[in-house]
Amino acid sequence: MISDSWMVVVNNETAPNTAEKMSQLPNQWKNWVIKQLMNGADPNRIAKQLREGGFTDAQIIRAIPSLPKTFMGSQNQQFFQSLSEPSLLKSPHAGLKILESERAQVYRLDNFLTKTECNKIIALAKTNLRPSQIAAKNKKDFKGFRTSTTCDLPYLKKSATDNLERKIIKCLGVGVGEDEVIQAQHYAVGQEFKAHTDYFEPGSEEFKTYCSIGGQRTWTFMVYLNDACEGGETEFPKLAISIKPKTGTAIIWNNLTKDGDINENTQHQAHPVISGEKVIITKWFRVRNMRRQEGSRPIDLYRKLKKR
Ligand SMILES: O=C(O)CCC(=O)C(=O)O
Repeated sequence: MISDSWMVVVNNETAPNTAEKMSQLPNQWKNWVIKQLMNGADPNRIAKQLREGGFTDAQIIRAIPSLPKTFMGSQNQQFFQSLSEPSLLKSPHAGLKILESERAQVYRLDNFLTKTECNKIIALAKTNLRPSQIAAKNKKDFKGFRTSTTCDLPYLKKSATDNLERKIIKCLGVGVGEDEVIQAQHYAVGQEFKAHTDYFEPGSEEFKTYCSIGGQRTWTFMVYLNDACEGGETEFPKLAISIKPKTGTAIIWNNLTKDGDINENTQHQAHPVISGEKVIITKWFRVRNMRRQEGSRPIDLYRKLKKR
């Protein structure tokens, strides 16, 4: 499979629940660091492994007191600060509303797409739906967790989805990590997506599997393509935000804090559709670019294969 939708199921045992805890490594990783240090491992090497596991430099510095002062993060605080200030927030967008800015960054942008644009994407998406995926290790334990169907849009029609992708990338304006393919999700009656986060738990198997190239997920840009449904609200339970689908409206949020830590306040869910249908598109951003050259991306390979 060339592409997938990777959602991380919230694991309450490992997810930190206070700002203080969030700036520290989870216990199992703290113990691992102590063991490594006691065995005489090079602090720089330990730091490198932690960084590859998705932990921030602030967490790493705190966990390894013997780390040389020269240790300098490749993704330092300044980087994450600028990630939290995309051009979306700087240049005024008619209709941009702040849904939350303290405990998380969540925004709403009405009329991001026209009804005609939405209808075109819906028609395209419906031609190639597959069951939506989650990124849990034991997928069997999560039966019924995410019951929608998904379409990997760029694999269908280059011109239509390239324009859409460009429009989203330009609107958000983070300038990095824009390669994850845009998807559409279709919810029929009764279908839902239970509470989850879009980031990957640092240090987890899922992080290793899905973040080795692009790194952690940063922003989510989601657009409702229709509103002919009852139910189907998007809820951020920790922020007491509930949003009813509205054709063309974008909901945009930063899955990280301004320090680059995962932000568990971004946990969200899609409530079951009661009647009608619900269709959305989602584009996720990453901390790093997955490729630099046109022609070497999974999507390019896919298109080449399709032409044969
Ligand atoms: O369908 C929705 O309202 C939310 C979708 C969602 O949770 C996601 O794409 O991560």
